Amino acid sequence: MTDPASISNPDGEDLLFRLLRQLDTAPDASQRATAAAVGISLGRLNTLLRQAADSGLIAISARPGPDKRQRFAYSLTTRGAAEKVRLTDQFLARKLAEYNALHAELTGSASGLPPLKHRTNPMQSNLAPIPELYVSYESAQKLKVEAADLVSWDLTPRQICDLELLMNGGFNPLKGFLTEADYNSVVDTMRLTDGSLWPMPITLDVSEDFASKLEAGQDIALRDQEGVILATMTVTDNWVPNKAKEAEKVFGADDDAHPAVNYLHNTAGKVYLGGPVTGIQQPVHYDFRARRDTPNELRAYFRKVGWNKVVAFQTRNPLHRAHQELTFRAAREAQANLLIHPVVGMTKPGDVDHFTRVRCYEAVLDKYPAATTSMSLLNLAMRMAGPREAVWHGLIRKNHGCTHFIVGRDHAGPGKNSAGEDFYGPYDAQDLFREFQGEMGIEMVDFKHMVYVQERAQYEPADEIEDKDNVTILNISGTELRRRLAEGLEIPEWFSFPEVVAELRKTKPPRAQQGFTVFFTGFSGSGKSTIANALMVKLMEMGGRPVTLLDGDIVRKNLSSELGFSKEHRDLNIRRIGYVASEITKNGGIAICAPIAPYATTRRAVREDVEQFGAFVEVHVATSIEECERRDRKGLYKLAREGKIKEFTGISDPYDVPQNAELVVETENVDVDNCAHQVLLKLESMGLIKA
Ligand code: PPS
Repeated sequence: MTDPASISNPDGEDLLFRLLRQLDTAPDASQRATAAAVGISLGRLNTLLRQAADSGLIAISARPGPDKRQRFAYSLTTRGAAEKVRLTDQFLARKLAEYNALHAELTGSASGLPPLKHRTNPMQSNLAPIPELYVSYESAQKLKVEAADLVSWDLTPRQICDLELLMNGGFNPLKGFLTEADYNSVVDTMRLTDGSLWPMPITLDVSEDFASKLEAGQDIALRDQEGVILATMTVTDNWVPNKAKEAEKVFGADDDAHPAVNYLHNTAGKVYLGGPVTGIQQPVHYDFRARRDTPNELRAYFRKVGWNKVVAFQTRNPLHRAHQELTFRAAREAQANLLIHPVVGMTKPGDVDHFTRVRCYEAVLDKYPAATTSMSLLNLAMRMAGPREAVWHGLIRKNHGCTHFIVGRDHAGPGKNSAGEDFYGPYDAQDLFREFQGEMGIEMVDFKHMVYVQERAQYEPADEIEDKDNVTILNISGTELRRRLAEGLEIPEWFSFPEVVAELRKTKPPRAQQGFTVFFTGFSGSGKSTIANALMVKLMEMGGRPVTLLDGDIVRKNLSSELGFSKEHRDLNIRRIGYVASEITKNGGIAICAPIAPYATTRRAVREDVEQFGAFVEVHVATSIEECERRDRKGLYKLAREGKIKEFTGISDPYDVPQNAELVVETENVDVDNCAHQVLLKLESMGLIKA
């Protein structure tokens, strides 16, 4: 194998860059044409081709046909494509340095680029193209075929978001998922090993099983959830991270109440893989396609409309009047155009879904001056990491061509920790951003909390109101807004726009019109099915919503007919019931479930599935095991005692008594009708049915 050093000296790298670029863009050209394009002799070209092939950067294959001068075909390998991306980057960096030096010479400024505020050159660095990790269309087609032989990793939804921003330059300067050394450096110091500022670990987490099958330096294919290839990656690093340390350093506490820490411990794989990525194609989005832009598309747009200064507004919430005022003020303060840049990848669990939000944004967009405001959707997976996240968001917006970034109160805050306290101080994010903005190349426009001053009928930053004791200050918190929506209460005009409220009400009708799930749990023979049946009939009598009963016995005859009673099978059975119930709830119906559901963790998982779409009402039918055994309606307890039925709940298999059920019903001295009525009263008190 050729020593790569022979082509990796600066001149050699330059030549290699030109060769790879040429083979990538004109793979079918004759050798003579390739040599001419690269600017070298035929002999030199042949040597170079051989060296590149020996280094695994290009593949040489025989080409059929009469022309002897075109006996061989040359194509970039996965590694060659990655090398081309790296060298392109290097080339661009050198050109930018040359440009800076020239600019300095012409303007007499010794320090390269002048400060951001005074820069008026039409090709400002925020408007120049940014490096991407994609290969050309032709190479992508070849790589797709080659990748059929590679081991594949099916990306999780979060990894797809990360990969998209890696490939399109949104995460520039990253060239792939972090290596172990970069990961440790980012966790400890918020910097890559080369010193560049980067606050967030972007890692490819995988299962131990998958990681154990890989060798160092192996190329793998990265595919979306339908199996479409998006990229290849050369796995240079494969390690088990210290997740507790990552949680402490990056998110401020190893506390599962933080959504990203919860994800880290309970969803992410145990092993991280690192290495350079070669982009083949963007993930496909079928929703709001015209509203999505890559960093280079936004930069090109800003160039076209002549926007030299752009202030970005990051959001994961619908826009209300306070946000509008804040963005107007920010644009005025920075004397910049405004980019509303909402996140539509993954936000905080429980947030308003992005479909609803985008309809809300579109509804208010015409309240902004069209000539100076634009909106684009960002497929980012947020981590809710407060201060670090603000710096990360700033770098991402710089990559998207923005010069200013709005950081408000509690930027990307994750809510309360398990002790009920805020994870970060309200202005920690602003403080950290301020510390680094000099080297970030994007300026912060900071805002304090905006509140409504009734007497002046306008929004003002809370800390700027000098006469606060003599005026009426109004504010509606997120929790209060959710309560008003859930109960169908008035949302005042001073708070939001009627169009936005109408959209929110469509998605979140009052609770009495939403779907919900009633989940009975208890021993076999406790009376679950009987009460569930009575409840179903009463709800059908009331009308308004379709009702479905998922009784334990019935489910086992249909949906779960192949399952037994091992822990694994019981979990599968309950998760299936949970899935069906969550679909019913999502579509506005009422699901009544009545399985034994003996394990607390599985019940919690079902609760989480359902609560994405509506209320989950857990009812513990607390008939004692002694009473169930005394009743023994099906004769199963007798068989269980005789050992003829194994793993029988309450006899030879455990039952975790619910600790936080919405309702506990006793059946021993109460009739069925009364039990069902207790459930109805509970539903009424939760606002799920009208009195
Ligand atoms: S589970 O644990 O939730 O999956 O059980 P479930 O699907 O609700 O059980 C349905 C009925 O199966 C009968 N049965 C058993 N129950 C418990 N343990 C064992 N080993 C077992 N074998 C059969 C039992 O009668 C359940 O019906 P219900 O309606 O609860 O009496």
